[in-house]
Amino acid sequence: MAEENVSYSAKRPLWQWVLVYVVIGLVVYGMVYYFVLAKKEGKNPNSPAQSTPPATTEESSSSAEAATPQEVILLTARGFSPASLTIKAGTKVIWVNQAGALATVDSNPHPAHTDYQPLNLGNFKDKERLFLTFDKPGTYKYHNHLNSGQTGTIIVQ
Ligand SMILES: [Cu+2]
Repeated sequence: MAEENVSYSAKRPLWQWVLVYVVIGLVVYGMVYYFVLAKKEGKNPNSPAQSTPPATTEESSSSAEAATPQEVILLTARGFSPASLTIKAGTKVIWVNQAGALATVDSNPHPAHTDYQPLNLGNFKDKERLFLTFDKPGTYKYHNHLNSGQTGTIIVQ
């Protein structure tokens, strides 16, 4: 009787320990799963830890962009503005389509586009943009292939 009592009472704590370990295991697993998922998806607004990696990524990319000088050329219905742009080598030129129609930036001459192949940037829709970094000094002429009266010149010093 006494031994049965001991073994009986010894079994209950064992069950309780097993239950405690299972609960702890589930909680730990749940936390690990939560943080791994939160890092992977990067969408959960409740996790403050994940806001650090995207912030550093943005910092590094924005500082890299800041190191590259940029110039913007607008394309409107009246053509490229400025039509002639003088820049230093290494400058990134961005063309913004505000013409209200599909357009292109392509190297002269029209229609062969053979002067400078990297300048054959092709189509861009209204509100879209194209860009090219000019590394070598020279004079680069281009045009809108869909409206070849719209022309421009990039002078790289
Ligand atoms: Cu053309």
